[in-house]
Amino acid sequence: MINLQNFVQTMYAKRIEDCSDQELYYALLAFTKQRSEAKCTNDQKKKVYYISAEFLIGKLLSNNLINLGLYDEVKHQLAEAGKDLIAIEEMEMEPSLGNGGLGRLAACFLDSIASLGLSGDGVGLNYHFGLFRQLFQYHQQSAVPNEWITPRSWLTESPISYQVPFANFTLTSKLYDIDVPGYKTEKKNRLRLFDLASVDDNIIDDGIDFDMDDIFRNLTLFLYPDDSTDQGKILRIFQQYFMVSNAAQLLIDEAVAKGSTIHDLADYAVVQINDTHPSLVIPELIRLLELRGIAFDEAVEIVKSMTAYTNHTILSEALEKWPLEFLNKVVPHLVPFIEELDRRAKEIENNPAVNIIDEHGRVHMAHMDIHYGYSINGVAALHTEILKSSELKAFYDLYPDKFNNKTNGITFRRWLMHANPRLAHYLDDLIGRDYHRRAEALEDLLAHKDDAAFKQELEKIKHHNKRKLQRHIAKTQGVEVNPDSIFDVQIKRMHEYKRQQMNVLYVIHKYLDIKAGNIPARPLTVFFGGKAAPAYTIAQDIIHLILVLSQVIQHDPEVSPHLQLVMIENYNVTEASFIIPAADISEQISLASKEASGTGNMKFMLNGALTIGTDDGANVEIHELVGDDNIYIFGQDSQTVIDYYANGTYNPHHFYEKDAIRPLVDFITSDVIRQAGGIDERLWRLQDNLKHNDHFMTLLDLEEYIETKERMLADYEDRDAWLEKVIVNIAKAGFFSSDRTIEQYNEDIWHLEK
Ligand code: 26Q
Repeated sequence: MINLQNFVQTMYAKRIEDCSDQELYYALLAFTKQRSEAKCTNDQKKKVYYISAEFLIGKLLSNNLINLGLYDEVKHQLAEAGKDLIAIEEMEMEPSLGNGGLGRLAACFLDSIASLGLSGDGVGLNYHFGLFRQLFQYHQQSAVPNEWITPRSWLTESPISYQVPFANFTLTSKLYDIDVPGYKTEKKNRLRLFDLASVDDNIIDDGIDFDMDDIFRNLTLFLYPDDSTDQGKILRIFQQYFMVSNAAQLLIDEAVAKGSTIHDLADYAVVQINDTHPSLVIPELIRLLELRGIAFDEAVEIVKSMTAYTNHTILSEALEKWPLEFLNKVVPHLVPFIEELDRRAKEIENNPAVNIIDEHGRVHMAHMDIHYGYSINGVAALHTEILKSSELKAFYDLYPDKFNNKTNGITFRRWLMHANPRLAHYLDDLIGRDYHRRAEALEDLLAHKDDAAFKQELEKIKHHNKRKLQRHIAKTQGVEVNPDSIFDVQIKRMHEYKRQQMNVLYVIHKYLDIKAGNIPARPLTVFFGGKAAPAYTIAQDIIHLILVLSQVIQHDPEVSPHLQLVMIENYNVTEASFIIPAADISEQISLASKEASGTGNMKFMLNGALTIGTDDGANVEIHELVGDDNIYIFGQDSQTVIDYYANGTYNPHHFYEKDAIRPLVDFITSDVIRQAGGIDERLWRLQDNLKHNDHFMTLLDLEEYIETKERMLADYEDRDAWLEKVIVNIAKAGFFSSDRTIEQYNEDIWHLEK
């Protein structure tokens, strides 16, 4: 039994009632940390090292309390003293150690690995500022540093430190750990974040600018600094090597401490390489094994039997290829290893499609992973099929047995129990708590598809969550939204392939339609949220258009009662957990074949939103599970899109000419937009891009998108039928638990004991 009052009394010599929320946050942080520190680490003989440049863990207080089984009791004891856990939680800074899906997936995986009682740690970097904080000024995004490390935090200093050699100097690392308690498990795992002993926060100038050459002081300052310049790329290689050299030294030390002779290292450690960002771990491990007296051939065989690679993208521009010239500048001692690995791979097959070093002297990191790892997986069924049949076909021909699919998942602890406690409690009452451990048990809800009381409760919960979101954004952004409107949401990184621009064109359509006198049955609120990479101009332009258009709508009394456009500032994990439970419509509208999986789609479905989307990524599997009647699929399929690219026959102008489309695209540079603060350069660039380039084929699917959305909005009015669809979606969401995903990683790739 816990006694929070005593704990607080000892810490502050006063009662809970008399503490500020800030003080209570620190008390709960200390209390929760103590509880998880008291657990033993899960140290089985074999352990997975999930190496990732990103871990988008979000705030930890509530999640740790949930996993430690203390949440309800703590909430209750605080409430008795007149304090609100939700308000206390607001005091916590969100660590933004990730960009988006890939980083959040890593965080969900850590939760599931621990919750399943598997031995596995995350290994990454302790960025002092993580990803920038997004502000809106003059209808544009600006980026400022996001300071998340406070004197007291979830980080625990460890005595572990390594030397990491670079071309002209050696850097000393310092390890910090964050405990990862599993959901009601005995033992815990850890997230191990390496920092630079000599890092210096004071070298940041204006915004997020800093001296990129001062590696000794800047290496762990930011997550993925701008890599549009050579300087940025080189800094990224510094970060990557620093991360993997530390990880490799750590895993070797831990294995040796457990009795490994190094020859049998693969019995002690398996490395999961999260995208190519940690790929240098392969040559680094081989180098370190040689230093320990293992011959090169054996070192290669050992590493081959203990490294596995996950691919998260088929966008060729996102596949990392580092020029040898850069590697020579940063890690010259690794280059001979990479060259030898390349030479041996070319002996197997000398073909540009599988070569590690290409004719321009660039190292293809994914190619090194596939030759020298034993597993390569995609993150959704369609994605894996595309890798096998086109993107990595030459590799599939060479190593068919290495290829496997692991459809992504999400942790229900955060995305249901924490984000939507009302829904979780109601489900507990309706079908029992089986689904907490076996998410597929949510299918029991299908028996309640026609249950009027259940439907009524779902309405109430959704409305409650909308009001919660309404209060939240009134407070954070000063924007008032209407909780009686339909909440239509697109939240994700800003990227052309995700086609936020298509959604904006829908909003323009709706605006013009209302102006023409067609008043919708019910008001609609369209939410966007997402950050754009500072160097990604078109993505910045799209944000600009959204911000200006939202002003146009707000200031038009003919339109504003029926339509509202809201861009959430600084979209992050915390915002997501407010927004997702409040959503009716989940926008998953990427150009088919381009979104490897998506994981937001799964979170929305679990929280009772219906999807409008293309047959892309994991939408395909959602579609299969819920059936045609319970999802709104539109657009050209992935094969058609792939063929368009292959033949070069897509012509946006052909679509622009259509009467249904031209006025929407033209509106971007209309006087209405320009007079509301639109910046000509941004608007014209965006419009030209759509008319003359449209690389991600927005106009191709636009008409069908608009029709599908209109059909969806009409369907919303049949509440009974809509809620039945909602129930089917929640019931079928069990498959997307990251516990299932991790079970599959373990069965097929890691082979850890429980
Ligand atoms: C690469 C080179 C240079 C600089 C940055 C990068 C870079 C950084 C981040 C490349 C990729 C990322 C992030 C990718 C990502 O988040 N991918 C998403 O992964 C999710 C989890 O598998 C999928 O659900 C999404 O579909 C995929 O887009």
